Amino acid sequence: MKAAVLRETKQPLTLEEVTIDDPKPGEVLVRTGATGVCHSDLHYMLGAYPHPLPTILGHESAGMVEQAGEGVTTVKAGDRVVLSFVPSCGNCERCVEGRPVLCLRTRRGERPDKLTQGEASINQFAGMSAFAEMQLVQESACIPLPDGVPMESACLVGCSVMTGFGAVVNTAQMEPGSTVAVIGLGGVGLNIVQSAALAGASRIFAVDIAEDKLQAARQFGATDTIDASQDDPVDTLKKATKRITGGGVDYAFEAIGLAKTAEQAFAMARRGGAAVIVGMVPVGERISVPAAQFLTEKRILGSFYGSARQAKDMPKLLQLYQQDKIKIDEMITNRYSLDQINEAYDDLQKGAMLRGVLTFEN
Ligand code: CND
Ligand code: ZN
Ligand code: ZN
Repeated sequence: MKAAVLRETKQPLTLEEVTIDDPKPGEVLVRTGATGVCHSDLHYMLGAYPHPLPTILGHESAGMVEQAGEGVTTVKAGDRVVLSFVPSCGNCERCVEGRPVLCLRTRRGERPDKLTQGEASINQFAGMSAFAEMQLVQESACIPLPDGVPMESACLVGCSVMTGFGAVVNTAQMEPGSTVAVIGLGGVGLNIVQSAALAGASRIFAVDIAEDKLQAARQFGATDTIDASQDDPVDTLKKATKRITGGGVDYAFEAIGLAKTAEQAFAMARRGGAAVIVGMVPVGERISVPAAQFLTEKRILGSFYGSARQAKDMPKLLQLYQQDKIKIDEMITNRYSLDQINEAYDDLQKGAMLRGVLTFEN
């Protein structure tokens, strides 16, 4: 099969022939239908997050089951599925307490013969490696996809839609009527905006440095926009909320992955409010906050994959999409083939998309 391989950080991905193994018990071989162009993969390409190389990135994906391994009961060949990048065991302490994204056994038991080139092994990424024509995943990573949902829309449920919705509903557990700020309006940030609107936020302040992203945020439910290239986002937000909350919002979400904007999120939270850090701040970096503000009961919440309970949340999100309660198609502004993947990531870095999708011919 063809795959885009990361051999060296800060270098273009190379399109190569790779051998994918047959599914072992509990595994599922999936033919990729579509894979999203998420910023997280870029962090790995640039080395901001380390991963053993060579690897095949890609973690926002949907496809069709080609072959189900022995013992697999929930999907069969021909089923269409959204893929979760955090397979979970269902039995460990974290899974049982309802936090499968923290599964204690999820990354265990990976086998080096899944993806190979002759004798050489290629490291699988996020239990999937979705920049490839086929993927070998755990059964628990497969979420059945209802008829009528196109692959390109479904794939986004596998990361940005779930991450954004879950950050609001699961991590923050936002109450209707809350005030919200969202810093960074890419695929993830726009999903935070639309989920906060759906969950009944009274004010949603959308912050970005790009005018087109601010405009898009209004279409996804933002009530106010702040252009951080023009105005100081913290001061502007505090002034705008002075009369409502005394200054600051109930929940300030960071969706870029910068220490500076994570600190801004903390500064934007009102007394007793929370900063929710969704963006991936590079490994090794630290954030600094005025510690005396903990006496105001301000909180910082980490959010991974929207604290997803994927088997519960993803079918719900697909239903909301089918009922036109969340927008996914409107988010897809750029489409590419797998061959154009480097161009896709150049465009993401330039900010030239809301969300891009790689589509595969099947
Ligand atoms: P994308 O690159 O599409 O969006 C980032 C946005 O931030 C763009 O609209 C930029 O214009 C904007 N921006 C950049 N600098 C600033 C600034 N200083 N102030 C305001 N806005 C700015 O990224 P994405 O939406 O694909 O991903 C966003 C982050 O979320 C990224 O770090 C990604 O790795 C992370 C993420 C986390 C998780 C999770 O589980 N926590 C899941 N998926 C993605
Ligand atoms: Zn992602
Ligand atoms: Zn588990």
